[in-house]
Amino acid sequence: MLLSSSTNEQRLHPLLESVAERIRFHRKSLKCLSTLELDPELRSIYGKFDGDDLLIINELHSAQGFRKLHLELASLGSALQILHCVFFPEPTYDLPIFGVDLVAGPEGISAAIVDLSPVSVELPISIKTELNKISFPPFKNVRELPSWGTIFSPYVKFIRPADISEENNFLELVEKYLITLISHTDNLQPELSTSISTIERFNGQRNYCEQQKRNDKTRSVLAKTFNSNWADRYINVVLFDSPDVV
Ligand code: BLA
Repeated sequence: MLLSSSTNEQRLHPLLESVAERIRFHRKSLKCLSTLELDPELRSIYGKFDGDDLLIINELHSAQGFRKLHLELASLGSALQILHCVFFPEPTYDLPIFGVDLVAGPEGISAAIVDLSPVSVELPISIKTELNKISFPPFKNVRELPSWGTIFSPYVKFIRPADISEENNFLELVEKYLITLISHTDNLQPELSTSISTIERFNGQRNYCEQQKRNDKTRSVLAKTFNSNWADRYINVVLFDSPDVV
């Protein structure tokens, strides 16, 4: 796939391309999938920085059980490509947050992270049962989570892939996490917006967003590429907006 605009075309790293393709494929199986509105200025962002082309493309949908499905592909100059994806649930549904972040630089993928993150004390039992069945491949370079990483589940995988076979193993894990989440949505009924568990999940999702905003690496890349006001608005409105008050 080419990340393209009228004036530039850049080939996406193969792992980013494959992960995006699998996410789109599984996203199609969600019930009541529909496109979400987004200010056109924020949907496709094109710019230039120090002579380098900058491009961010956002895909935003909602579906039954999910207030926002966000897939973002970014090419920030010739040196950095990013795939960012978060499926934010409706707090009335007992669903975790699916998140993937892939950062590719001149030396290949430096960060690959995938998780189904809990929004209450623990992940739903049926999700834990499915994740326990996965035989996790032994990745060589497991990376240490930052201090704000307490939002992730015990099943989070944060690695720097050592070679193409580890990239493929990571792709398979992303797919397994997605399938686990999507099969859990089958026959799942919403709870009342005023129920204690809904309020707990609302607070859990808000906390997830607040902690993600502590990732200085995301902010500094965006602030350097655009500017700090723009970066803050983008992070607050597009990347990690909190759910509406229930
Ligand atoms: C790390 N995120 C990073 C890094 C960069 C970005 C440059 C450092 C890479 C490295 O250490 O090798 C940048 N990520 C971005 C940008 C966007 C983005 C600019 O998504 C969007 C425009 N981050 C997420 C999500 C998760 C996540 C959903 O957005 C997890 C599901 C995790 N990214 C994450 C973590 C790190 C990271 C844990 C490592 C942070 C650290 O080591 O301090």
